Amino acid sequence: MKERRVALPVETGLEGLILYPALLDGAAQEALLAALRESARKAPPYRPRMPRTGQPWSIMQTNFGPLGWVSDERGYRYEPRHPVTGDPWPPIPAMLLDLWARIAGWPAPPEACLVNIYRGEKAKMGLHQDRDEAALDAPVLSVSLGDSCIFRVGGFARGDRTRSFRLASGDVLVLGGASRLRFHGIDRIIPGSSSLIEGGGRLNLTLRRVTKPQ
Ligand code: MD3
Ligand code: FE
Repeated sequence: MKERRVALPVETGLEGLILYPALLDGAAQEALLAALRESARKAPPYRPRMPRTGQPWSIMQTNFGPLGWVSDERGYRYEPRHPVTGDPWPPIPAMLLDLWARIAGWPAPPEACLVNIYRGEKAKMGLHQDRDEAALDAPVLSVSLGDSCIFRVGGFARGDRTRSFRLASGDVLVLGGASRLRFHGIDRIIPGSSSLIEGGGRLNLTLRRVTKPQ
């Protein structure tokens, strides 16, 4: 996939949290969106539910790769199959594997690509940590597409001071090192901030290594 050749990482002031603004240009965003739509035909988005209560989330999700992250009454976990269709998740699109190889700085490929789908004014994601992966020393790589959002990142305890950043379409974040276990979330989407997705909305892709490489 084509990207701007020199992606200037932005100094976030948080060790291990690297932001590449507009790493994907418009053509790359369109190509990635087309690849995601194709894969999502085999893994239709579904609405996750909260552990224990079963309360539906405000966003929809799906996954690509050998493992997918799921949330329902039984808890959070990685599963090799789609919870609704029972089929294996489709492969992670090649352009995302290439992106990981170029900028994740990690020797093994990702095993999961979680797709978060934000639509409407109420779609958000509360402050949380990502710690369901055995390979916690591997970074998480995040790609934003469509409408911009307000991304909030805190410290290592829920009550720690937080900062917020705006994430726009084509932005890529690498969350590694000390920042891998920071609390983070999405406060809200900014409607009308991108024309990439017809009817508006935001997609976030997170590439994750789940198991420790041998
Ligand atoms: C900081 N997704 O899927 S991506 C998630 O935009 C998630 O949909 C958000 O948080 C979204 O778990 C934020 C940026 C991100 C991802 C993983 C992180 C930030 C992170 C892990 C550690 C610290
Ligand atoms: Fe997260």
